[in-house]
Amino acid sequence: MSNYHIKHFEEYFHIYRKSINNPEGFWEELAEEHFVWHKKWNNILSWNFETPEVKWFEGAKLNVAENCVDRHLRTRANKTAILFEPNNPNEPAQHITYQELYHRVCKMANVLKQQGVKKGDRVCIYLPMIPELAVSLLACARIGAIHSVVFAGFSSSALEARISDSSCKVVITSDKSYRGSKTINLKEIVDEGVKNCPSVEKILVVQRVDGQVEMQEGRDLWIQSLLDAADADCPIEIMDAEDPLFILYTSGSTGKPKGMVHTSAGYMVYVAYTFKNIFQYRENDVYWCTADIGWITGHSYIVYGPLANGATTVLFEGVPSYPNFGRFWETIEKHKVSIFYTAPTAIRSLAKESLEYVEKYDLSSLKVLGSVGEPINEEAWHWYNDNIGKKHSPIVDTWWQTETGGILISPIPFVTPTKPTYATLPFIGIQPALMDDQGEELKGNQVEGRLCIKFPWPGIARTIWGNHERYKETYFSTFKGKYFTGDGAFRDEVGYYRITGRVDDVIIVSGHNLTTAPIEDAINEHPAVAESAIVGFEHNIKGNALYGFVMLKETGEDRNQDNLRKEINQQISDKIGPIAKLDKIQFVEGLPKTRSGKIMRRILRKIANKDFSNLGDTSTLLNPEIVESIIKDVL
Ligand code: 6R9
Repeated sequence: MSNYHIKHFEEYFHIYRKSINNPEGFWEELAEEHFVWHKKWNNILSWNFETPEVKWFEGAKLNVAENCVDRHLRTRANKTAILFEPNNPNEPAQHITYQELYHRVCKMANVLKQQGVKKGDRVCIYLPMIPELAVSLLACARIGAIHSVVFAGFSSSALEARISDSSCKVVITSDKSYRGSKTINLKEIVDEGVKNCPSVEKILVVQRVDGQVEMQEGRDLWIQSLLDAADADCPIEIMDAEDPLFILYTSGSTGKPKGMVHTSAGYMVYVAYTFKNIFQYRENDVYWCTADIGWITGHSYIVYGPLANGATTVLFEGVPSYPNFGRFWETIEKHKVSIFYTAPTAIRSLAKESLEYVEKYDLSSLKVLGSVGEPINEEAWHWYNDNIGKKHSPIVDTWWQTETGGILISPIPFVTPTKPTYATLPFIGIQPALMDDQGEELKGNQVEGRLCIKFPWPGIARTIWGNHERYKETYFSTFKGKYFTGDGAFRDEVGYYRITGRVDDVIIVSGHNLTTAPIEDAINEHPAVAESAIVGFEHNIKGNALYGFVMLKETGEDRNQDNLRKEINQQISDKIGPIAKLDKIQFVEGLPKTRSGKIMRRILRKIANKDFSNLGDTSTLLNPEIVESIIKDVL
């Protein structure tokens, strides 16, 4: 395992340089040593960021599910692969070994085949966070079907758009799902969603709750009886390196969702290698990523990355607040979790609750903490570091995207010195560039610009399903020959990167470009503030001025709002400068968020500009009701 595990900072630089000077050689050596191939590649990499086209390990033959499951049977058959923690903490957890996982995946694969699914067919998976979800992904991979997972919190119209875009043949769902104290009728949502989807031939239904749902004769089938009857072995389909493994839709801020296509070999190699190093994974770790498999984080770092390493990965069905705000910490104690990966939105929501929820539990098993999804503000970083990591578990602030397949910028724990709010350094093989508005690359340090990547890495999405032109237009046309991420970033004096927010959210105030993350960071440092979002609104002198939406912590005390406004602005003035002071501050009960927990500044911008008629699609929001209450009190 020559260069698989990076152990110290000099080694990081050494391997990084090697990966840049000779990318082909670097990735080839890694791919050769750690995976099962049925045929080796003819060509390691061919690429062109103008057409754009990227191919890794062309000509190689493999099966990703075999690499994630079968490959471990010789040495890890009785090791827990998936540790299922149900929504209800009194329902027993399930320890699914690699051997059991193998049989469950084979059975599911055989059921799909019986229902007519063949290599290259699309299968939509709309399931709650239960073992069948991970099993379905792997079953598709086993037979070469392309999975398209849709987060089971999306509405029927969002589901319909995704099913019809990629003409899925089969949908796998469940009767209902548990979510905290609620039960959601998923099957009903699917019935509604497939009404205008002629491609769907079969709906396979897992019974998770009471089975009290309507089944349409000839189309809908209970999956359990089919699984029981299916053979527990299923041959793998041998796939080409560049055959699609899955489609995953990312909504973006405008337009119809983009079906990002990830292929087999490069994706597998990249997620396996990043998982191992970015979490400093060791054989006996218990790893828990709290994301949903419906997002890229779940695909890469609940399923494929951990299983490719033979790890034990926790699959959590519930929510952080059920039955109380101690659920995460209780679960860490219960399963002796050593690596914990979550999102800033979850950290902020738990940090505003009493510390007693944390202190009740023994968190001494923890070794590494991770964050993903949004910039983590300084206050949340410290709360996480002090109370969860007890200052000895490094926090990896991992920056990446659905499009990138795996993590691109992140510290390596115990290797890279961390710095709050900084995702720090590019991962091995990643060549970032910051660009100015004229399209020139900014050289040197202490610069801020638009974040691009100059060279392909194995995990990059290859296209948008059915629309290569849009792929080119969205990611490769802003800066010629470079992949444009849509994010802004600052590179500090030692070369560390700080992600400053989406460039669509940049606000120009009196000619100054202001990014959202550093200002929100300053606001959140106020002890009374739980969370905040800033947007621009039209101002006849400054062009734009800043409008802050601020959610306070629930302390029970009645604070004077005018004083709070002054204190918040003082804090911004001290940390960033008077130019960034907010003209308006509205105190709100919550912020509109996407279902993956990202703040929707687009909607807030419209509200701040009193453009209420045209708020765009709010159906993808986690909390659409909050929009009404914010509009009511707009300043
Ligand atoms: C993995 C994931 C991608 C966008 C990305 C950026 C934001 C993700 C971040 C971060 C700052 C981090 N983002 N991680 N911003 N620091 N550590 O979230 O994928 O859902 O496609 O979102 O999320 O703006 O461009 P996806």
